[in-house]
Amino acid sequence: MKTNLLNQAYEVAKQRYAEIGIDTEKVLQQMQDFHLSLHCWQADDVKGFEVQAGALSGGIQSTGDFPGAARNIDELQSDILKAMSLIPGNHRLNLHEIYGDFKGKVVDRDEVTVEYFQSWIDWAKAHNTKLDFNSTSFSHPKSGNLSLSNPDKSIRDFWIEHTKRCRDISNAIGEAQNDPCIMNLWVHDGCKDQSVNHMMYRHFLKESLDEIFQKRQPMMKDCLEGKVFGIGLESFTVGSHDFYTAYCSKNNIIQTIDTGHYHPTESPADKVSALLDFVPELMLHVSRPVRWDSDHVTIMDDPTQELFSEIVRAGALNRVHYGLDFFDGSINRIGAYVIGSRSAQKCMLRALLEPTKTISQYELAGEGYKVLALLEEAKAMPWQAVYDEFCVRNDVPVGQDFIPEIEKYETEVTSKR
Ligand code: RNT
Ligand code: ZN
Repeated sequence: MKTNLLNQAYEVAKQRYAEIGIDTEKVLQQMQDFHLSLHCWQADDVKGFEVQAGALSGGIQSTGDFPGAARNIDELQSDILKAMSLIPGNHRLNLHEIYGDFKGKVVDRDEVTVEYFQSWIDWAKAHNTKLDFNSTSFSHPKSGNLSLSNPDKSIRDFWIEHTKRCRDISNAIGEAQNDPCIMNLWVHDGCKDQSVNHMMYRHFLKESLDEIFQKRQPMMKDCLEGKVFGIGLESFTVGSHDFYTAYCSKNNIIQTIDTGHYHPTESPADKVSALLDFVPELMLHVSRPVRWDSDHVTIMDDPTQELFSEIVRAGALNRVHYGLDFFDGSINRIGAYVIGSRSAQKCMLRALLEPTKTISQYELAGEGYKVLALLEEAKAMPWQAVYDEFCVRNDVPVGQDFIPEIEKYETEVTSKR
C-alpha cells in the first residue's frame, strides 16, 4: 500500500479526532502498551505434545481438518512467530500444560515440573515475549466428566496435585520473565444428563480450590473460568459463572470472562462493571460463539466491541488481561491468529477513540439523543486510518497485505507438513 496515501489518511483522521477531543497520538501509545496473550492452542487444534496424548475431551471441540497443523514444538513456535510478525505490537503467549517440552518422556499430569518448560522460557526470552499458563484437566484418562469435583478422593487429589504443580510452574515462569505469569484454571466438570448431587460436586470443587490456593505464589496470578455447558456435559456445569463469581469475589481472585461461555443473549460486556468492584482484575478469553461455544475466530462483532468499550469506559484498561481463545481447524491457522488478534486490536482501538467524556456529559445532563448521536457517529469515524498507522509504525503489513505473507508461509512451510 502506498505510504504517502496512508500518511495522508492518518493526518486527516488525526484532525477529525482532534475535533472531538481525541488525541490519536496518545491512543497509538496506548495501543502499543496493549498486549494480547495469544493462545498456543489454535496452532494445533488443542492437541498438545504429551507423548501419551489421547483425543481432545472435556466438552470442547476443534472442527475441520485444514492441512498444516503444528505437530511439535518447533513447528508451533515457528507458526506463532509468523503470526506475531503480522500483528502490530508486542504480545504474550499463553501455554497449556500439555504443551510442555517432554522430550519423548511420558510425564503424567501429576509429575510435571518447570523443567519441561525451561525451553519455552528460553524461547520467550529470546523472542522478547512473555508467557502465561493454564493447567490442563481435559484429554486425560482420569478426567472423565469430573476432575477437581470428583467424588473419588484419589481422582480429586490427582488433579489438585496437577494444579498445584501448574501454579509452581507459573510462578517460576513469572520469576524468570520478571513479570507475573497469568495462570487460568478451567475445569470442564459437569453432567451430561439429569443429576441430583450438584451441591456435593460444587462443595468438592470449592474444597479442591481452597487447597490449591493455599500456597502463596507472588510471581503468578490465578484466574478462574466458568462456563455454561460443554459438549457431552450439557445439563450441568460445576464451575458455572455464578460459582466462580462467588468464589473469586470472596477470595479476591481474578475472574476469567470467556465470551463464548454465556447464554446466547447474555452480554459478556455487562460483566465488566458488575464484577470489577468485587474482583481484583479480569482475564478475558476473547472468542466467538456461533450458536454454541464454537470458538470461531474473533471478528469485529458487536459483542467484542462492547466488551472492549466497557473496559475502557470503566477506566479498567490496566485491570484486564487480554487472552484469546478460539480454535478453528477448518482454515489456515496462522490466518486465524492474525485475523482474531487484529480484530481484537481494532475493537480496542475503537474503544480508545470513543469521545467517552463528552458522551458521559450528555448522559448526565439527560440529553439522550446526543448520546445516541455521538455513539452512532463514532462508528463511522476514520479509525481504520489510525489502525493502518499503527501497522505502519510497527512495520507490519497494512490491511489485507498480510494475506500474501500467509500464503507464502503456507506454500513454503505448513502445506509441506
Ligand atoms: C473451554 C474454555 C477453555 C479452553 C482452553 C483450551 O470452554 O474456554 O478456556 O478453551 O483452556
Ligand atoms: Zn476459554
